[in-house]
Amino acid sequence: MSAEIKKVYLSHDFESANFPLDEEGRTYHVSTRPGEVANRVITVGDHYRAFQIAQYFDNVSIKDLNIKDGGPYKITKSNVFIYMSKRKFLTITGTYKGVPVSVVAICMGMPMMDFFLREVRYVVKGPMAIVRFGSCGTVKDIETGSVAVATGSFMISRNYDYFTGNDRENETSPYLITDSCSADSELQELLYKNLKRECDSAKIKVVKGLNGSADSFYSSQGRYDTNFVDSNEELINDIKKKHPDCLTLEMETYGLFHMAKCCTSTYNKEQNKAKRSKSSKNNEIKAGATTMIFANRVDNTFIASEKIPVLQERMTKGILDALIELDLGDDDDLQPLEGSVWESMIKNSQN
Ligand code: R1P
Repeated sequence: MSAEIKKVYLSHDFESANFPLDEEGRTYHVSTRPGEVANRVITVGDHYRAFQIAQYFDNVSIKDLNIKDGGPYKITKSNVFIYMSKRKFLTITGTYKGVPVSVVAICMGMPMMDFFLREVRYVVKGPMAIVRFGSCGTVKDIETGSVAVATGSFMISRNYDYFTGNDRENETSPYLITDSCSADSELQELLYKNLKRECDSAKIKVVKGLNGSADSFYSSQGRYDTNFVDSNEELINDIKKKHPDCLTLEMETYGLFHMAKCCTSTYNKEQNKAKRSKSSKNNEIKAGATTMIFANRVDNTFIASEKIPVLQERMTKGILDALIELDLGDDDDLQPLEGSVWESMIKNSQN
């Protein structure tokens, strides 16, 4: 075990059971501290996608990202910062066209989105823009390899009591479907505009619509699995009845949109304008999401793997351009340059 890995594994004692932080100020799961995560973030499920996106950061090449180690590890270079936590949250921070940006890979599902959002919000000063860049299935007849921009998202959860109660089957539904929660409208428009620009020339279709996030890849997305009782034969129809404009299904976007709304300032702004204060305004999270359509649930087809690299490449450029185009207000209200991992990157580029 290298000295650096030993340090990550062994030296971390945590203070506070409520919100554990180690002696360096790193959070318990994502394991980053102030100055390591930018105000503008792309979040993805898979590590490979995160490394692929980071190749578009300023002065970063595939060589910088050719890491064989499974982690945990920390790499601080003059052009890129990389931290893989013990729990496999991967944070890569650099600059894009001179603006600090991070990509964070969180693996899959709602709990991971919750860890990520709370811990990243904790270590970043000022308003944030967070875009989820994921993969999904579509319930409309749209060809795989197309791009979806989420206008909003709702949640589909397995109703656990339905499956365990004796007499409940006649009284309750096997799945719970929430109302929808909207994306940040400005970010959504910027994503659509920039993705259209990047994708049109490659003949990749870009569509906008409502997303449903499910608590399972299988049962709560209406997939059949004869090894389990899932009672989901009517689920896709029920989803379409409640949300006729539902376009895509995946597993994290609702968590992002919902928590962004509940992030102190946004919640106050929407619930009670009178309560809004200057300090809470600085905590705002502007949330957006875009997905590659991997699965067509209408004709039961899955994307050809050779389509994925070009799709990811075009989308990465569009998402990064949208992220830096979004106005997050005065630089003085953002995470300070001094002491950040991007301080040397920006100073080097100015010399
Ligand atoms: C399931 O295969 C995973 O893929 C989708 C789902 O939301 C889920 O996380 O997104 P990612 O490709 O971002 O992981």
